[in-house]
Amino acid sequence: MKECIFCKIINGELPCYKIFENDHTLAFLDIGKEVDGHTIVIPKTHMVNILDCGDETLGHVMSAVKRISNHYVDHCGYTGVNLLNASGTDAEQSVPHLHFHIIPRKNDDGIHA
Ligand code: DGP
Repeated sequence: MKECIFCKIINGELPCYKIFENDHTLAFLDIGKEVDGHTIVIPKTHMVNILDCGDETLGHVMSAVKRISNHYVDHCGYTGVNLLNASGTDAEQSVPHLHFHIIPRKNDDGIHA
């Protein structure tokens, strides 16, 4: 979708710090610097949010979410993750392209997710 920020990241029109990519999904660091390792996982096909997507797309995205989460815990010193999704403007979704946030966590990290 032409004006979608995340579609522009997929197309390489906007830069990102890439964490993971396959045929169906892309994961990159969130632009906010407040939380270490804050990761956004998106489908490469434009879908507005979880209310707008099919099971297959959701499956691809969740599979990437799990793989990245396991990697953070197994190899990056984290001991857990918070997963967040906002679907709809009233739910405070600010970018209208389906995405999951991964917030990597460790003991006493001071984050209140
Ligand atoms: P949400 O509010 O749940 O729709 O989350 C959208 C997130 O997307 C927000 O945490 C900031 C992030 N974001 C917005 N624009 C960009 C961008 O251009 N690059 C990156 N890396 N992240 C972005």
